[in-house]
Amino acid sequence: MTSNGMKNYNPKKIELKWQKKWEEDKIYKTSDDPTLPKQYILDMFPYPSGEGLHVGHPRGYIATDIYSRMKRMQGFNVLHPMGWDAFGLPAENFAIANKIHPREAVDKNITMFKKQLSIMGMDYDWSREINTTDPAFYKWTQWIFLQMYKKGLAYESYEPINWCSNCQTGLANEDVETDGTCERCGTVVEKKPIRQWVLKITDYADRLLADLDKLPKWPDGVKDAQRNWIGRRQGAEIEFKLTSGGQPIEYTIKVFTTRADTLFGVTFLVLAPEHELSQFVLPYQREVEKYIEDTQKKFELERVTKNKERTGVELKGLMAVNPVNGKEIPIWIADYVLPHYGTGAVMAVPRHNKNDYEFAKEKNQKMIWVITDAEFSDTTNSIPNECYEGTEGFLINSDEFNSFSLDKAREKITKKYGKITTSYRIKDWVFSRQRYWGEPIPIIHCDKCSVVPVPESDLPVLLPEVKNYEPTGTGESPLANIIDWVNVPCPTCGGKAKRETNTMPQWAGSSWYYLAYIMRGISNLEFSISKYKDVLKHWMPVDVYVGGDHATRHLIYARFWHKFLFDIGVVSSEEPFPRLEFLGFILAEDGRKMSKRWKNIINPDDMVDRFGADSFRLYEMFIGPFEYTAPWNTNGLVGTTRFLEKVWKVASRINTEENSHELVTNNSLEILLHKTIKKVSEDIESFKFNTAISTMMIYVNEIESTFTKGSDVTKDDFKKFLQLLAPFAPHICEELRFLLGEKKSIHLSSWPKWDESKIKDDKIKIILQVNGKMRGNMNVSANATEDDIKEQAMQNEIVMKWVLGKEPQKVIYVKNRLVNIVVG
Ligand code: ANZ
Ligand code: ZN
Repeated sequence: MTSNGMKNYNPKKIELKWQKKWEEDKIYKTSDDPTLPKQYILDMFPYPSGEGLHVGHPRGYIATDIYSRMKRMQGFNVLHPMGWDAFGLPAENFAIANKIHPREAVDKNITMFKKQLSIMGMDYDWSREINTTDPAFYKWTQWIFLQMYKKGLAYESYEPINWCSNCQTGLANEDVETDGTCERCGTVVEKKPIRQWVLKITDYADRLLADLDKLPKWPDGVKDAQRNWIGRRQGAEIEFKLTSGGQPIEYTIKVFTTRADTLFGVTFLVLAPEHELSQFVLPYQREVEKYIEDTQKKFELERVTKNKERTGVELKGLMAVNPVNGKEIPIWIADYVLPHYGTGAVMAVPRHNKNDYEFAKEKNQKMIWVITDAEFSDTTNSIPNECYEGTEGFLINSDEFNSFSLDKAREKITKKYGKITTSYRIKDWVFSRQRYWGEPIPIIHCDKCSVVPVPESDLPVLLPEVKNYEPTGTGESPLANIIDWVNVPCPTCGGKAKRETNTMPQWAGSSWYYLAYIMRGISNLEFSISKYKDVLKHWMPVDVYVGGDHATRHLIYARFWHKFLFDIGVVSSEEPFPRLEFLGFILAEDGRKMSKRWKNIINPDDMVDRFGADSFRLYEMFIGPFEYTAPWNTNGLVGTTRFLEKVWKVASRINTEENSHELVTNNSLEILLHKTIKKVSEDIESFKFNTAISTMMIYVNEIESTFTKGSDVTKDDFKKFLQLLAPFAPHICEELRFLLGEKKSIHLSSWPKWDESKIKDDKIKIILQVNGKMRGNMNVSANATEDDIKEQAMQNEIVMKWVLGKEPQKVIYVKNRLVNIVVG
């Protein structure tokens, strides 16, 4: 114990105490006062998995906690909420594995997550907690689906979809990894034709793409990922007429090409096996049928991988006609052509496209050169490659277009034989899952009236209790077995009808949850749109959105739903998250990803127990630049703990010496404090937490070193420093400020301001003389060398005017005062 009665720093003694006190005093309660400036600071909410949080998760949560604490102290009305993304496969798989009901599993996991977060001292307003599996929440998810249905944006489809045989459910394209495996369980995804609900995100593709340019505060990497996912391509659509036995038939094939300039080099067409024309010839050609079956077992990456054997079968008996010359060319189906890209049909130009070249070689197809450049003439002898994919050169073998540049040819040929069109990589969003643990899709199927939306007044369609919620694997959800629930009277005709038994995907609730926190402020998500108009307008858009991962999925889906809600007048901003801060992962100490498999998971609870929440929070932010991946190092917590101990020591000293302060206050410490205030404020604002911390460390070290030289920081200045540190280490700063005599919570105090005049980089004024006469003056940095200063003086404009190009005989410098230039 020290003389003033302050014990040594012991986080266990103070952290829990303050957490309780803050909760009792409700200091983090958000008001809806529309007169205050607002800050909506949002984390990507977690799904409460059974494993709990590891030390990688809180990195983003601590960052927003720090940011929101500073904003609150700066006088903003802060909304910093937390909730649970609890529907979906992970929760359901966990429940199945542990033989408990998903509801029970979710509740249990949420309790655990909340406990983990609470010991870190977070400033959430828990009165706004949301949970996507709460019927009060998901009735709104269902409501949004119904609005989309009414606008024709939700439709039924029977096209083959991605199917995971392990999860026994359909998946959206976004849920499939680039290697064709299920994002959840790693099983190779198959194609399975089942009935499904699809959302027409492609209607929004152009806006989703264009509006990325209006997001300067998003990381470029995330925007690029979205641009790539949307995959907009400008090209041409060209129609090929068909013949059978030399006679024209009533059918045309449309191809999509980005290289209309090569139209004279087309020697055959290739269709995706899924193309409707192959279905048409199916009954007649067993070989085609078999090929289509084989294709269905493949995943996309396998189909488009280069340098593999090219397979395909010819649609015999049909020919296509090249519009440029009326020549008949064969039609093939091959799996390298994908069904959902362009029109699912390709005009093959083997001499100028590698895919087509490999295929033509394999299948002995004709090839025609239509491009030449200075290096190779139109005689095949001197051609350097078997295939030229370049875009430099001139057309040959192309009639009236010969010698045209490729760009010009593309334009002219498109004009004459096709039309300009745009193709997208993004596909409509497969929105149904054949699983139990999701929002029921609010649709009723009636024999007479067909698809009937559930009336809004009947929402929510509650997820019924079932005995067995394991997937059926039949393409039907387990809900289909609950006869009582499935059979309902048709809302339109009152006749016998059945409920839709598919549920929504995990991504549904997270596509709009950020609005629910706002709505929760004025009611428990009560069902009335008009009620929320004003608060939504007040709080939206989100000021800072923080999270990692999900560059394409969640962040595209949520932008899509938000734009839709904008279109129907629910929200008034076109983008939900104008500023996105993407965080880096924290790796295990061995540099690998933290995983149960490697047994290298580090639990935040252990760290908080050993070092205290404040030290833990500091270390999480000190580990490296926020957006960088960094390996964990428990030793680092020793460093942050030592820093807090120093802070504690300084406080005890000030407390003791309060009235008999013999040490002098120190001017340079004051300047350093103001610099520290500025740097920490700006660093928090721009999410540079690590440099903010090192700045504070330098300041405390400086206090210590001046103390040994007989001067000390004033109590007032030190209290200002504690305010800066408070967002990072909320408990210790609260404790110390109270000990130094304050009565109000530090977290409700006003953020310190820096005095610009005190931190102006220490400049000194130097008088300029020429031949001993004062001619002007200049400012130089206090730590400039004598040579620097002389140099600057001679280059000074006024001086140069008086020197008139003469060589100086002497340059005299009087330290910190003047420069005298003597010329003849
Ligand atoms: C003829 C041609 C000639 C092509 C040539 C290219 C070079 P990007 O730029 O990647 O979008 N294509 C069109 N639809 C396809 C589908 N469903 N599956 C596979 N390939 C398809 O590629 C556009 C090109 O990809 C299109 O231009 C088409 O081949 C092919 F010297 O048409 B091209
Ligand atoms: Zn009906």
